[in-house]
Amino acid sequence: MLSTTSSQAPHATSLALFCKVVDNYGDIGICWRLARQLQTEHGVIVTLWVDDLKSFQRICPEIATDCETQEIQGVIVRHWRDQDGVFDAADMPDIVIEFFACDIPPGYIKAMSECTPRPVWLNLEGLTAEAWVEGCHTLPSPHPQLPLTKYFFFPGFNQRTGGLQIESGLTARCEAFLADPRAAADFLAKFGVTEAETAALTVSLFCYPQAPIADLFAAWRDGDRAITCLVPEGVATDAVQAFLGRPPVAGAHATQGTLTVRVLPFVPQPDYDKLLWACDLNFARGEDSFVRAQLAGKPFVWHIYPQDENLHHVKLKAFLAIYKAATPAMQAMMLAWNGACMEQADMATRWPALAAELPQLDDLSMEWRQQLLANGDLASNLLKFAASVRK
Ligand code: TRH
Repeated sequence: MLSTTSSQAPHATSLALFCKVVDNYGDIGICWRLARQLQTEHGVIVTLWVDDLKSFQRICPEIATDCETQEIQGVIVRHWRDQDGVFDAADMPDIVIEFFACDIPPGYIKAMSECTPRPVWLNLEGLTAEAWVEGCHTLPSPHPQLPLTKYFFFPGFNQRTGGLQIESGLTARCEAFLADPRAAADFLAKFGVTEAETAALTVSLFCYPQAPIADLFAAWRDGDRAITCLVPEGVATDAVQAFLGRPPVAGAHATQGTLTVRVLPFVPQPDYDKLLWACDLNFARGEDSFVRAQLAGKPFVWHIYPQDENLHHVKLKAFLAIYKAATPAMQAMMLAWNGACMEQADMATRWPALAAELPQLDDLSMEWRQQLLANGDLASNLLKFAASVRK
């Protein structure tokens, strides 16, 4: 029998979060962030069930990949191996979250249905700015056979959704970093970035391989302004290798024209925030880095996770329609970066247009961050909703 709750304090809320790592790091990135925030800020006893500990280790180096159960930063991490297992109703937590409709083990669902009161069961969905989300957020979905109801919980950009993951003190930490004239250079120096490279326009590059990276590199290389592009190891490897002329391992770097490209190690999650804060412009992707780039209050270009039949273009356009910093050049860049415009990507004209708007984008990005902060944060919203259902 598996026990998820044996070490619980008597009155603390307990919660199980199930995460299936589909591809890349976004899913575990989001779940790990949520698990830590629920534990540290709300005192929730969190058990995080993860199927892929290797991917987890990439964003959290403390994870042991051969461990069934481990406690990391106050969160109980369990290796979710399969759909088998017998679970005891007495061990069920107060709240069960399945991330992105991952199927939790049938035996677990059965045990949930057998306890009193039954756990609040939530399906935490993916982030999209599409308007239909507002109508579906918190909708109930009764189980066809068992006396259980699952509720949809959607993150989002306004108060009619669950909001975004924003840890308390995040903006204060960001502000302190930005106010310290040495912080960015000292942080980047840990990865070999020189003072001269930091003094240039610094750009972090996190995207999928489909982006027109070589075109952008050419525009940067032939431009009139020194640019340092910092790219995490394992990202855009073909384009980076072509530019460097050697394998893109951490520490590799090369300069052509006005562009220096430097490969950084893939850093733990909290350092990724610092990288965003240290750069003048960020290219982010997927869901979690997309949100972190917005919370950094810096201009950013989003590469959305590609979907069949270009469904992602609908999501991209929905975001651009609400995004306060979507100036004409930024819109044009994001559409081109995602292959969502009719014409050729043509970075030779799009990049200078965007560069000219950067001072204005600095201000608009900060205003957008303020707007997001006003919506409250997802962890608090989620607990409030769970408490309202459990009443
Ligand atoms: O890894 P991603 O491509 O994840 C995506 C999306 O979540 C997408 O919606 C999902 O459907 C797909 O995977 C399968 O990009 P994302 O969401 O930005 O997640 C990356 C995580 O990695 C994020 O938590 C930030 C973290 N990260 C680090 O910790 N260190 C690093 O050096 C970098 C570059 C990222």
